[in-house]
Amino acid sequence: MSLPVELRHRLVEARHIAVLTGAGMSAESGVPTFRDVQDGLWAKYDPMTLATEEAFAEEPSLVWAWYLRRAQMIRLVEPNAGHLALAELATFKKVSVITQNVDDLHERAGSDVLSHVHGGLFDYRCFDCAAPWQAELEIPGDIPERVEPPKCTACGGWIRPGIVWFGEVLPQKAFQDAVDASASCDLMLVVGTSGIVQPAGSLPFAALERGTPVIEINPEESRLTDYMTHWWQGTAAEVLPELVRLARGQVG
Ligand code: BJW
Repeated sequence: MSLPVELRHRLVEARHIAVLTGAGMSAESGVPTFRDVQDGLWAKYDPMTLATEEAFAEEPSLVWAWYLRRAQMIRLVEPNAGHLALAELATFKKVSVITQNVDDLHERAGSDVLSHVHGGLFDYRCFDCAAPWQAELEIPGDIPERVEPPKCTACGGWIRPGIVWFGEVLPQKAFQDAVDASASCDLMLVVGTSGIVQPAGSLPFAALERGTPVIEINPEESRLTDYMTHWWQGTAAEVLPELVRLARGQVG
């Protein structure tokens, strides 16, 4: 049992649980985390330099091909036991899922996501005029290093993914919804994030400042660990199904 008894009671009694998820949430589905430099996908290109407006403006074909490979990978993977557990939790509690992830694995597991604070990999818009692009995304089987992005039908600008890049402001409503849920929940879970990227990394403090307990689920210590009410050391797919059993009042 990796949860102190007072938090077990809190979990059973909680009516509204906010859950902030990061890249570690999808790791057991086979999606590499951002700071996992071992993996080939990230080893060659640093997200810190590719995930910017400047990089896209300079090398749209390189950045577009990188996102096509990401989209191809996400389409091939499945939600893991952690995603499924959060969807199950929402069948008997109010659960506000706030994710930094740009994949759609929470939705495919059956969760209603309150907020994609960093946007979505499958939303596209014009880089110049911001008009949404709704054509079917074509992903070649073998993606070369550079692929020219589609063009906007309204203005001819390049189409870009609807992801929040470094230096860009987070979508206002998505971030406000995330702040409101963090501040109004009666328990918060923080799953698989390093807590490095701001302002998403500050969301748990909206709960802590109101005296709301925050449980971190992560196999490794993060930037947030020292501030958390409790660190449940383990992976999302191991811990979240166990947490759901505890939330149902099942012990042992
Ligand atoms: C497991 C596991 C398992 C492994 N189970 N766990 C204050 C100070 C300094 C800088 C800033 C600041 N405020 C803002 C900034 C700048 C910047 C920033 O934060 N920089 C940092 C690098 C310091 N922030 C921004 O630019 C943001 N915009 C902004 O603030 O606008 C206002 C503004 C504008 C202009 C000037 C100033 C202010 C925008 C941030 C957008 C982030 N976008 C990205 C990439 C999108 C591109 C893409 O996807 O291609 O979003 S960055 C990347 O990091 C991605 C993620 O959502 C995000 C968070 O990463 P996450 O999820 O935490 O992943 P990892 O890899 O870091 O950690 C994984 C964790 O999982 C680890 O802890 C593992 O242990 C764990 N794990 N396996 C559970 N199985």
